[in-house]
Amino acid sequence: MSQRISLTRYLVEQQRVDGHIPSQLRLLIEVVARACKGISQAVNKGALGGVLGSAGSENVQGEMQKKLDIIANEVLVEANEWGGHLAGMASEEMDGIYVVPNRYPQGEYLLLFDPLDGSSNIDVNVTIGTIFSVLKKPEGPGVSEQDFLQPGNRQVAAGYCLYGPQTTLVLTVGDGVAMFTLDREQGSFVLVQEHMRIPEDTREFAINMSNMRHWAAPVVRYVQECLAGQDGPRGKDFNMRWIASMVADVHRILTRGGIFLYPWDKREPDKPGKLRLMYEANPMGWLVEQAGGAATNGKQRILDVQPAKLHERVSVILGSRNEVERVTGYHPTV
Ligand code: P6P
Repeated sequence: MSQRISLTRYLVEQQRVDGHIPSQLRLLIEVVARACKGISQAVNKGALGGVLGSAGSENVQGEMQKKLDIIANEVLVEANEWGGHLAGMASEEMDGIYVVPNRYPQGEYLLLFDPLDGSSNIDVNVTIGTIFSVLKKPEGPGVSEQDFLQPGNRQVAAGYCLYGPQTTLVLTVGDGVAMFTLDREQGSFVLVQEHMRIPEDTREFAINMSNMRHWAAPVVRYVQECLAGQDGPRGKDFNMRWIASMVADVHRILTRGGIFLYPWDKREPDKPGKLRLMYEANPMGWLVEQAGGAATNGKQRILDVQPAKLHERVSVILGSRNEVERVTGYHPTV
């Protein structure tokens, strides 16, 4: 068996050998990974840990919070606030930014996360996960919400931890995408794949088909062509998947290709989409691009979108490059 490379060794080599990441960023990623191990433990307990079901509160998105949403958020905040590598955090589950308390040293990074993506799947034991994104804090004293409002092309690290049959960490620091599986006996993440690549073409699309009557014409056209199969304009049959956990759908695409769409729809025309730019679309968009795929909002590269609000939403089309370019090409140019 080839030598096992732990997450720690991978990060030290990214720092020392490749000079990709400074030590503070290496430390930050290790702390996030350790927090994800704790979340995995809580998720795995399920009903035995009394962690299922609703917390009886709503988040800033107006969505009912699950107990595990709040637990995962608390684990990430408590694990990251004291280390001296962060100036602040932002989370889907917190209305405003979380400034690192004065009793701890302030660092130069900003951590954004969806602590538990796919919450509607928690109580039915379907794969969920933590999504995170790291930005550098702009120069200057203190930290404000404005410091977080950077486009996704400014990320310095991004990844997710999948709580499925395995607990799997997928990460980029700008040198391709690496995947690690948690060895529970050792308690460490072990490198299982480096330089993951998304095939440029696919026969598999992921979208919530129940919303079809609400979509804009370009998305309707694309999906109808897929459904027409080999007798239609695409000349090939397609398969469909929809897990309703972005983190799980994106992991499948990183693993075997595919296209994921959560487009704008006319139910709430003022909302560009359901998914959040800063801590869902940006980290996933960078991972997908680092694996050779593409990620747009139908009109422009997601990573180039300039955020105006912390919890801004965005339309998402990501995955196999040729399919994303096709759907984006169906949209009128602005
Ligand atoms: P729908 C989970 O709540 C989430 O934010 C994403 O993880 C997922 O892709 C999407 O919403 C599912 O939305 O409308 O299909 O339930």
